[in-house]
Amino acid sequence: MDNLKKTAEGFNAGLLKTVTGKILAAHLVKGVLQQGKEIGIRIDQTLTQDATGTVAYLEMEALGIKRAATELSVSYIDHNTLKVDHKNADDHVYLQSVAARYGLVLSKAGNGICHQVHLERYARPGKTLLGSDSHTPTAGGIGSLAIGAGGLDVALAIGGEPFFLKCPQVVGVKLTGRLRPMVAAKDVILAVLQRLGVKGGVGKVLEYFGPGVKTLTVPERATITNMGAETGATTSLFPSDEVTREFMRCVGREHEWVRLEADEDARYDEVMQINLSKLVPLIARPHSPGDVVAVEDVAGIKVDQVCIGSCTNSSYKDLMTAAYMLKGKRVNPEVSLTVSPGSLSVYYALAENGGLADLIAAGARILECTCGPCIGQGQAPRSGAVSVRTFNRNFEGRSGTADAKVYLASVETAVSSALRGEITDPRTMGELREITMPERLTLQNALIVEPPEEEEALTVELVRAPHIKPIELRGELEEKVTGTVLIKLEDNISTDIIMPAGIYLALRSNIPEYARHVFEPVDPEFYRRAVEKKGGFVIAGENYGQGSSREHAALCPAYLGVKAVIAKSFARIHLANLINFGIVPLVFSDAGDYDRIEPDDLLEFAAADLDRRKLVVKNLTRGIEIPVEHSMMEAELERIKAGGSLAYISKNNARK
Ligand code: MIC
Ligand code: SF4
Repeated sequence: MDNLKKTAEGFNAGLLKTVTGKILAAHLVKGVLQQGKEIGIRIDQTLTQDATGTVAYLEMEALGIKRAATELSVSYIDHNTLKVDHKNADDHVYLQSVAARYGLVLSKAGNGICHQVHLERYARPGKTLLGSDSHTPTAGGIGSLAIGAGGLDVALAIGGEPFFLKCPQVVGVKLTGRLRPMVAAKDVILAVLQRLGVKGGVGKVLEYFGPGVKTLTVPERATITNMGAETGATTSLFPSDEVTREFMRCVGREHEWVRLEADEDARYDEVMQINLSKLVPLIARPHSPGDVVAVEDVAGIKVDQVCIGSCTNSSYKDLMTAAYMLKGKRVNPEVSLTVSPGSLSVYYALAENGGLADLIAAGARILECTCGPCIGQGQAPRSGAVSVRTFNRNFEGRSGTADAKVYLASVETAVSSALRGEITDPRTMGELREITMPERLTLQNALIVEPPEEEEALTVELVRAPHIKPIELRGELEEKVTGTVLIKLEDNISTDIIMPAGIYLALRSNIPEYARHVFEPVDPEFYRRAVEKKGGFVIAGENYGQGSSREHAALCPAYLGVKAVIAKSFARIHLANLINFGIVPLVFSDAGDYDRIEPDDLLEFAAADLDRRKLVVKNLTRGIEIPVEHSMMEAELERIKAGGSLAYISKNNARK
């Protein structure tokens, strides 16, 4: 309460009564709660996944952190699980040794997708969670303030440092009514995306409230908070109520439940209304999660592949819905249907209750409990294919097939389309029995490894295979930052374009090798040019770096000598990653100036000018000056001048 009063001078009193306000106030360690101002919050839990984790832990080593100082830190292995050569297996052994050495819980390959497993086993209402994956807000479904960040920020949080962010605005999303049959939680978040687009959530927390909330189970809420990431929001959050308690009872954690709701007189910065009763099945068209239309508007398009799973839709209810709809039927012979359970616990429950048998008999291909096709690890569709997926991202090429067309929809829509062989409005498939949570979802522990006690942990040797390369620290920013424009890009460039995953995912622990593929989907010559010119500038449009939290999208360009990115605007996590690795993020003061810079132009600005928020970049080729600005705080400026946060902190630690 004291904390509440202290902070009220910045954040208006009504906002402090929101769930977001309450959790932020209880965790505030630096700054005051005033929208847009920098704050530091205490982090209770962290999560990493293998694709971002190896680098995060290499950074943790570089920072000299001795042992996890959080209440709980979990290292998940769920992304790179295909072992076509030694690399992924080597990474897994490194991660296992790190977990034992530093006191982290390890969730081994096959145990499930980090967000689904975390929701079932560890996420707690009222706690803060920082994860090196952009879909960390999934835990918002249980009432945890869960934020995605770059690996370096997570490494620092493991060491007990606060997490710094711009204090967000709180948007209340008021839910009324109740979903009609064959309309799902996925349609709720698709409706939000239809309104906000892929950057309408930047700088905001989407907090759900209103009478419709209690009609949604925790995994349904988690589908909504998960994909809220696609709006660019800092996070999304549901209250913790009786429904939350019921879910926690179901997974054997009722004792960890606390009630956490917005007060009657809570006030939001903005309110958005959604009447659940009026929603219809929706679908995001290729190649953006924000290009949402009604399923009936695209019904009839022939489908080649359907994939069910991912951290958005792989809960017990999702998979039982699929099993129930497929029972006694057969997948259309022209379609390949895959199902990836979100966790071993869900998988086990389905095996036990017969749902798995129904899926198998209908012709579904059951994959491991991992991200799998969502991150291009297998199941790349045929050339030009149409793939309907229950996932959250459909950026061009992400599926592994450059010209595949990926649609994002609910399980109900996906299964209907798999049965008919064309995009199908599930409401045309007849009634669906309501699927409820089981009495008990027995958590499976076979692939969870708890860390040893501290004394024993100190004797654990880290196992680092030769392909795992240490991270190189960047030198200080030169006084005159000069370079050629290496590439000019459009709006909404995703991190999947900057640093493709798919077949290159196994290179995540080897920056020099991975860097060869920077911007490859749009410009296969980029690497050669960047090496030849010894780095330079990147020019981009709006929302540069949307999507994944992968810090490789900053680390690898930094390795190639990229000095600055000048964009119309940046996505939140990527902006932080650029600063962490010493790439200066500049924004055009006048977006029209984007047209006054072309590839190969020679640009220059003075590092000292960064001390002012507004400065000019000289276009030496055209003899013009271009006004730009930046949003870096003083501490960030100091870090960027030192070559990025990692370089800055490591050097300071070494000095100590
Ligand atoms: C993704 O969905 O793009 C990922 C793979 O989970 C990323 C993390 C990564 O690139 O490793 C994310 O969402 O942050
Ligand atoms: Fe994994 Fe896909 Fe979720 Fe990313 S979005 S965590 S790749 S399932």
